[in-house]
Amino acid sequence: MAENWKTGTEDDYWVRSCAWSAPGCHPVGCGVKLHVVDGKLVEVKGDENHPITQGRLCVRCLTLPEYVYNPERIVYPMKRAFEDRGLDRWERITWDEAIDTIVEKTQEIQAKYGNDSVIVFGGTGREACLYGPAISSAVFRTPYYLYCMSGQACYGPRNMTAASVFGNIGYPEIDYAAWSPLRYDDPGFTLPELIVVWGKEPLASNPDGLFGHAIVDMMKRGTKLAVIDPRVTWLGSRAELCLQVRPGTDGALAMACCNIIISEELYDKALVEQWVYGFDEFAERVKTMSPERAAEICQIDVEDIYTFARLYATSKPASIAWGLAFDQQFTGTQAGQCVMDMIFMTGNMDVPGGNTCGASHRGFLGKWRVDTQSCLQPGEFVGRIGKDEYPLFNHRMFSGQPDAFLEHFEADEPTKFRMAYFSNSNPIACNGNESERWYRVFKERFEFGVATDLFMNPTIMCCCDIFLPVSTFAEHNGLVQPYYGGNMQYQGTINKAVTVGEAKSDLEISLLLGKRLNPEAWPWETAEDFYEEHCYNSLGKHFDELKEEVCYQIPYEYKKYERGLMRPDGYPGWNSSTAMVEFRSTYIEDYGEDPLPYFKECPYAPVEDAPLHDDRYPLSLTTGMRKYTSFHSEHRQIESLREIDPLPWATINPADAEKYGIVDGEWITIENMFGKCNMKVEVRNNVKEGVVVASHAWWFPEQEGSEPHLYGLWDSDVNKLIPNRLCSPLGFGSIHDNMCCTIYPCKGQSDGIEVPSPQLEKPLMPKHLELVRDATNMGDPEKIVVNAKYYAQPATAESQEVK
Ligand SMILES: Nc1nc2c(c(=O)[nH]1)N[C@H]1C(S)=C(S)[C@@H](COP(=O)(O)OP(=O)(O)OC[C@H]3O[C@@H](n4cnc5c(=O)[nH]c(N)nc54)[C@H](O)[C@@H]3O)O[C@H]1N2
Ligand SMILES: Nc1nc2c(c(=O)[nH]1)N[C@H]1C(S)=C(S)[C@@H](COP(=O)(O)OP(=O)(O)OC[C@H]3O[C@@H](n4cnc5c(=O)[nH]c(N)nc54)[C@H](O)[C@@H]3O)O[C@H]1N2
Ligand code: SF4
Ligand SMILES: [Mo]
Repeated sequence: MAENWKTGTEDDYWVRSCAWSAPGCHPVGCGVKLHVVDGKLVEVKGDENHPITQGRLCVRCLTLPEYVYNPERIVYPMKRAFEDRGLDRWERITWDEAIDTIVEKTQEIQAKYGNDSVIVFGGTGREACLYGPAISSAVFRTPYYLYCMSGQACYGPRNMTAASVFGNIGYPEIDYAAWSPLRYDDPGFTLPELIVVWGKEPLASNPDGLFGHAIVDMMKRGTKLAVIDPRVTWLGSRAELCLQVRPGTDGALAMACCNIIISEELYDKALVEQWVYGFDEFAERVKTMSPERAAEICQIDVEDIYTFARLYATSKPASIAWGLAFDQQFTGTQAGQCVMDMIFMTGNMDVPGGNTCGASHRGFLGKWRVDTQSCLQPGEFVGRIGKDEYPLFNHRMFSGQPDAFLEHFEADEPTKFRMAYFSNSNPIACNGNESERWYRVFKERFEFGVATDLFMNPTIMCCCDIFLPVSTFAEHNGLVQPYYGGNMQYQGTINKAVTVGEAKSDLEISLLLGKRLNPEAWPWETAEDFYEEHCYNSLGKHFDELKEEVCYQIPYEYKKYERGLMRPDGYPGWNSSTAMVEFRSTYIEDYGEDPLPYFKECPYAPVEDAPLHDDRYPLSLTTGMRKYTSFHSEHRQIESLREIDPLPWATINPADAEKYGIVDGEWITIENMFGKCNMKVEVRNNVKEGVVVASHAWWFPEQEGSEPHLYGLWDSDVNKLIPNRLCSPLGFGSIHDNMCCTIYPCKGQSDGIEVPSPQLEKPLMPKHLELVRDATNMGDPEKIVVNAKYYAQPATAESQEVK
């Protein structure tokens, strides 16, 4: 064998591939070299010839053999009797029996209650997300695909925000010359003078298509940093400026920065004159946020705000990496609007070394994903649950609006949904806010549940009847698309290296089921046939050619809007309805939202003027900071990784430790009006005083799985403390970074000793809903003046987001 992607002998060879999932990760497609001896994966190394990652890997990829051959991994289909739900009583079956059972049950349930009685649950950014929406529409012919996280508070809100300013542009991200084989040395690229890392920790997270270490590469060449984060992160400690804001206050900071940039005339006037719609109104609005007021809200020095705004506006070029914190705070979408405006008015959008953006291209599957909607009844997609409250969400997203869904599930009348199919999602241990409520509906509502996964987990244990084993990226062929196809500057190939048990990829499973349940939509014999057709149609390349190239870079065009490359009609301008950059957004105005940015405290924020403020919970709670050692609820079974990060952790400032009588390394209870959980505390100077930084998605595969224990899930689940429905009036975003809490030493818990699970005593409908409605004017249907142009038609390949 001497292909570029595979070298060695039959019994001892190396495969060059791009990593994606499983195990979970986002689509950077890091270059891996997989060493296989006697049919077994023995070692993983970084691929030094991969143009993006150039040999670097996280510990999760380096320990892949431990994941692949983990004794807890499930590599055969399994079933469990309905009456054994919740109990660890699974038995191995054949693929034939598994598929026959699923087909029979689906047909029986759909004949009785309709096609839309089936619901497909998806999670974050894994390869399965490319196919998830199509699994719902093309396999089960149901319009219901759901990602349970309140306000789908991950990436979708940022994409909507970018679209509300520029029209659909994919995901705007820092330029790191990913498009060029010469990378930073390409004469068409300019090294940024400054990178702003805002509410993001890309070294550990490598989110959605950004290779985080590219920032380190550019720092080595002279790029300076500014970091905005309540923690001083590794990058923060090396930055020119590190603004330690109070969680949830980025909107105030961003408005104040725009205010300074405009009043000190640090923006590009000619550019604004030519391309911006609503600039004067925007300028008036941001004037309402003085830097002094923002400093008070954010609890930082006013001088730092001035320094930051001036530094960003005068550094050329400069880019902003905006992160998850924008999706997970109360007026985060408005903060994002300001950041998009800052980028454009300083001349940093779509220029070398600034922020890049995609045109209408949505990757090799964009068109197919939308075409699969023709498998549904006419009008079914746009008529989904949640459409009245959140029409923009319904229009933009493949998935349903989770907050509306949870209440639908809980309502007394017989539920619409009778069958669940879980695809890369573990809602009760990770993505469901007020997780006990999701737990209850899952337990009570489904006649039949199917899981596709690699390990048992609390959600599957609670409500599934069939388990289908999924293969890791080392075990199947596939494609990686950064930013899921929006703003894509390269495409990676996943090259199969080994076979393990009877595990199959998500696409292979979809083909098996699709061919039985809806054969017209699944004409391909194999996953490779499917890739061949879609690669050829989108890139004019054969799948085998792409396999051989391993990572195929796609040239990037700057200033696309000047040359008619942003709009489907080929005219110069942006893809918005005015063809301008909308500092006053007509897109969100059509759906009843304020077209200009504003800042509001989260109703539960621990400050006096927050409408639902409660003195008992004086600390800020921000959650979910990523670690190299896990991807959400995954990797808890991997011993080497648990050695590094063995237990749920929370970090607090020494001043708070003293105030609350807490000692580094002990267990604490974190509590608020919604619930409590226990974590091991780290007392660290790098966290802002008054802030509790808590980990998420902890469960303990080493503990008892059967109910009621569910692997100790309820002991350390921070999502019990985070309410639903705190999304924006448009249905986007949540408050994972923006809650309140108190802390106290946890009596009776030490490492490895279990405490009794907290009681599940939540009422089905939350009492806070009425309060929240009053406090936020959320989802007021009277205010929604829907533009028929958007609402009456299904979303297009360009408008729809997959994740
Ligand atoms: N290793 C690993 N990588 C992952 C994941 C994982 O679980 N593990 N998850 C993936 C997923 S789904 C996502 S969405 C991405 C997220 O990736 P990122 O966007 O990088 O988000 P986080 O890693 O959560 O980092 C957010 C940063 O914001 C800070 N922060 C917290 N609250 C606030 C606030 O109110 N304002 C500001 N300005 N900053 C705040 C935190 O301290 C943290 O440093 O990571 C992806 N990558
Ligand atoms: N408190 C708090 N909660 C959070 C967050 C936070 O910051 N704070 N972050 C939120 C965010 S941004 C997100 S995106 C969600 C993520 O939530 P999810 O995406 O639901 O993540 P997991 O809980 O890890 O569940 C994913 C499941 O998919 C399985 N899996 C892995 N790879 C594959 C694959 O290729 N195919 C299939 N079929 N299955 C696979 C895993 O084994 C796991 O059981 O969590 C959210 N939860
Ligand atoms: S980001 Fe890390 S874990 Fe994910 S594919 Fe790349 S090296 Fe592997
Ligand atoms: Mo996410």
